[in-house]
Order: sequence, then structure tokens, then C-alpha cells
Amino acid sequence: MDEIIVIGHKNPDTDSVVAAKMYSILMEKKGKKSFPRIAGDVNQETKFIFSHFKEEIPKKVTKKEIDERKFFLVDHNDIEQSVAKKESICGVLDHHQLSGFKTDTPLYFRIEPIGSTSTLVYKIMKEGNKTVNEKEAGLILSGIISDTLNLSSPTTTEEDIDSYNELSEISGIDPNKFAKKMFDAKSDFSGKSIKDIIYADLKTFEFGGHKIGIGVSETTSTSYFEKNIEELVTSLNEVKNNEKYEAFFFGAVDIMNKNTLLFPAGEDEKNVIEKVFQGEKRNAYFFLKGVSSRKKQISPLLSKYYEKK
Ligand SMILES: [Mn+2]
Repeated sequence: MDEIIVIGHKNPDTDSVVAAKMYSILMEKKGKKSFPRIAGDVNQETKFIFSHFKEEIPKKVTKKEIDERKFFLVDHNDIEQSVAKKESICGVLDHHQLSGFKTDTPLYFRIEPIGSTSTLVYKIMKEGNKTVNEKEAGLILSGIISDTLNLSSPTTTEEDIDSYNELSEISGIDPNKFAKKMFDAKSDFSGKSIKDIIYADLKTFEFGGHKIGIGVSETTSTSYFEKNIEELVTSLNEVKNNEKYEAFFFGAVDIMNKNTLLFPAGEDEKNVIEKVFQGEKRNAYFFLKGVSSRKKQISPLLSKYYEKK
């Protein structure tokens, strides 16, 4: 039972799935036994990528595995966003804000303020003089494209850009063309309810003892949300109640123009947005110009507000 499970956060995105798969491959290359798992259903973009590279999507973690295995976390360090039990965590590799992670024993813990965990996995591979093949390069590149919105997110660093260029070359992929296909796949809402869309990239935070939900949907077509405002508002309320959030916010992120329509789930959230963001109030949402990153532009402001509350 010494095989370690490498896993990303709940409501997995492409970066968390790719990083889990590739970090597990890296562990194997280093002679450590491990295998990747996912913590929930993958989105359309991740499905597109894995089918493009004819790679198997990691399987969903089982309850038995959660009870018995050791876990190495990628792309998250917040226990709220993890399926792993605290005492079973043996390592963390991430690029998110620290969230008060405490352990009884020492563990591998590496966090860097870069655009994607995939970049970090690639960096560690290079540090260990491990090479990647075409397919592996393509997968890591996809993780970088997804998290940095093809290098246009304010989270993007020089290291992401350098890795992106190297990996484009190794994989033989034209990253701009590929990014377009990924974003089209991500914006395909066919067969999905608004609630599915809200849950697809939902994160739970604990800011100063307040349980806060922030969901986002990165899309090339925010008009979908404007057209379905009534249903969206109803669904936001349902999700808020189901998840027992004190406050719940949902951002429809326009990945082409780098703006966010931030929807409050209720009156309280509306007041918070008015206090915290420089947004233009429209209909049921606030238009946040130049905002495209939950990690860098949305959650820090809400965290600061609720920590003081
Ligand atoms: Mn990430």
C-alpha cells in the first residue's frame, strides 16, 4: 500500500488533471510508485485535450482509496478543496495562496507564484534532468494554456512563457490554434444545466471563519449567462443553500476580452461587491473590466473583506 495517489482539487480543471497525471509520471521516472486520480468529473476542455492526445483521463478516486491511501496534492493546498484526509497528505505542489495548512509531521511542500501547476511540474522535471516526449509535452502545454488563458491571464509569469515556448516546440503543437479549440470546448454548454455549469468550477473558501463559495465559468460567450439570468439567479440560490455558504459569488469570465460578469447570489453579496470591487452595476451582475482571474483578482479581495468581518 505504498503507492501514492497524486490528485488535484474537487471540480477539477485541466491544470489539476494534467498536473496530477504528469507528476505521477515524474514520480515513476524517479522510481517512486504512484498513480493519478481525479476528485470529480472533468470539464469539456479536459475531455477534448485527453481525447486529442489519445490519453486516458485518470479515474475518479474511490472512497476506499480515500480511506487507505497516501495523497500527494497538486494544484491546491486548501483542505476545503480536497477529497484527501488531512492526515493522509504526504506532499503538496501548488500555485495558490496559502490557506493555513497545518500538519503534525514534515512533508514535501512546494508553492510558487506562477501561472499553472503544470509549469511547476515541468520545472521540477527539468531540475531532475527528466525529459518529456511529444505527448507529455502536449499535455503539460495544455495545462499552461488553460490556466494562463493562453498566456493572457495576469497570473502569467516569464517561467510560464518560457515553458510554453519549449513545450510547443517539443510537442509540435501550434499553441494559438490549440488554445482556440480548447476554449471552444470549454464554452460548449450543450447538454448542461446552469447548475452543472456553476458546479463545474466551484471552489469553497474559508475566509476568517466564513464559508464562502466562488464559482467561475471561463467562456468565449458570456452572453449565454445574460440570456439566462433568471435561471442563473435561482440556481445560485440553490447552490448557496445546498453548500451552506454564508456568501456565494459566481463569475462569468469572458476569456477573449478579459472581463468578468460577477453575479451575487443575494442582497448581502451584492453589497459586498459594491464595497470591494470597482464594478459597473448592470442588471443582476457587476461588470468587472480587466478581471479574469479568480486566484489573483477576485478571491484576494473577498478574502481580505471577510477576514476583517
Ligand atoms: Mn492551476
